[in-house]
Amino acid sequence: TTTTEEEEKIFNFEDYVAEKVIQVNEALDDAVPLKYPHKIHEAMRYSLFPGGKRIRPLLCIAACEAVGGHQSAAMPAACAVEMIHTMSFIQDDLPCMDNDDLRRGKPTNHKVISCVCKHFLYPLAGDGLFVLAIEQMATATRGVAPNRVLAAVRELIKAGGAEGLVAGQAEDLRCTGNNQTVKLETLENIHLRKTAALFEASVVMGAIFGGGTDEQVEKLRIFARKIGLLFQVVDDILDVTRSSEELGKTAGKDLAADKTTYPKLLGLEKAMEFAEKLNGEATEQLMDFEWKKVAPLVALADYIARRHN
Ligand code: GRG
Repeated sequence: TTTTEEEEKIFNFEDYVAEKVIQVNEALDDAVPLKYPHKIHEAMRYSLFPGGKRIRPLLCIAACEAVGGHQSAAMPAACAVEMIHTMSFIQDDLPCMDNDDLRRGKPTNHKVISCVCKHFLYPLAGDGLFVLAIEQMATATRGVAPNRVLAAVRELIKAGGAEGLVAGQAEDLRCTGNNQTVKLETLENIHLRKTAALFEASVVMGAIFGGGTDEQVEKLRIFARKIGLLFQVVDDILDVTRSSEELGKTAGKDLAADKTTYPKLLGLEKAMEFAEKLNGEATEQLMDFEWKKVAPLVALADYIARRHN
């Protein structure tokens, strides 16, 4: 990867994100219209909009562009991955799981929908998004060879299933509570499945739809797995640093007292070093790509490493 000062100036991350987020939101709006039966589509849209940071769709599009593809080829996958991510929030917030009242700054799906439509509708919003995500991939993708579509669909299903999100959630629930401290290996395993798997699917699908070679796809796969884990390590670090800020910069107290985190297992300093290491190892995977084309991926990795929310 070679870069000149001039090239670096050309890429503006904030503008890039702002533009892509608008385009992703428009595509999601088209993909999940408010149609009959209204209540279920309303429930699906309730959790999709206005949404969060849209990191996964951004990664999908950036990976597609990194291998020289046009974002239109990756947009159905970008929408699909956001639908699966949103579905996982809906399930995660349910009374039988985390029982959360708020998500993305507003009442959780089941809190609102259960008032409006009786209890039986709330899990269906997640189910509807999951199945629609697969339909999106299979039908909305145009001009891509069928074997690539199939490979991408497989990536997404694998990331959602019993090797990915479902496994991560199951392990997380098993290891939570009773003041358990899990081993580093188990913690990493949970995060690889619960968080990194969907990052990986986002990036790999983008690269597949962009026409990437097998070698490029595999490099980007490792990149994505590293930044997926990085995302979680940073999350754990933020738990500590945020809580010490809230305590008026007194001794750091972990907000999530009953969960094992990287700072708890490694200490804050070592956890920070680990985050830096992951970021370095991730961007190393991009060395053989054209710098200009991977600038958004590099910037996204950096954003994940330095984010404050
Ligand atoms: C039913 C197939 C199926 C799967 C669901 C419930 C479940 C299994 C998994 C839970 C997965 C989960 C909630 C993971 C958290 C991942 C994570 C890092 C969330 C934070 O993502 P951000 O910060 O959120 O990107 P925004 O709101 O910005 O999109």
